[in-house]
Amino acid sequence: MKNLSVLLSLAATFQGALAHYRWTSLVANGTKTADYYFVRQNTNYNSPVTDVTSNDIRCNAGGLASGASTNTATITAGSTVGFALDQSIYHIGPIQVYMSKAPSTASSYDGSGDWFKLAQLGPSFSSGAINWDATQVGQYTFKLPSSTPSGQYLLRVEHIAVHAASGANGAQFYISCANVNVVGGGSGKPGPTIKLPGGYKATDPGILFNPYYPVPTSYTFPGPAVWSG
Ligand SMILES: *[C@@H]1O[C@H](CO)[C@@H](O)[C@H](O)[C@H]1NC(C)=O
Ligand SMILES: [Cu+2]
Repeated sequence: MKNLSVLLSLAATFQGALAHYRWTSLVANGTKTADYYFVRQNTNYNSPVTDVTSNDIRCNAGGLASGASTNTATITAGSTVGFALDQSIYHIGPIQVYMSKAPSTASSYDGSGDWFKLAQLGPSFSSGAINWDATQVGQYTFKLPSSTPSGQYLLRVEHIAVHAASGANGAQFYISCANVNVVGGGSGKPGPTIKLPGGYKATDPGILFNPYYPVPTSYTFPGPAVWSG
């Protein structure tokens, strides 16, 4: 009995290591939408991006080419939106969500414009311990500010796995982008913005980061501050 449960937990760990979590679907109107219906399909299966200077840091490998074959979701400014994963996050690290306005349609947009940050979920700290609040999350949602200007955008989510981030290019970026059309928006001025690539450096304190020792007492999110509307 005991041996069996050890075996099963070993098997689960091994399977987990083989099959990384992926952000497969958009969550809107309180509903998890179909896998890769509004989310751009990637070509690296479940592997992370590790080079922050690559165009893959925008929408994952293959995520620029698959825009045209991906549907565009209508989402309402002021509503709750987000992304769901095929399995819960099991590495330690933060979640961040960005958006970038398309010059024309979301499906034809390559993400080369300005990106602003909408949400982030990092660790919390309590009596000498670091608690990775994003670990075990299966779905991450946030409120899209009601002043977000209407129009078509790329909505991008990432989990930055930092378990091996104390070495150069050790941070792993699990990324997906959705094509969205924001309706009912306002006249907000989203910012500050970054370019992707460009806005992240391999040496940013939240990217080149030792999560173990000495036990961190703070975490510096890479990228700009969150735009809250
Ligand atoms: C959300 O609801 C609105 C209003 O009914 C609808 O227009 C829109 O298509 C829905 N979006 C998604 C992604 O289901
Ligand atoms: Cu892994």
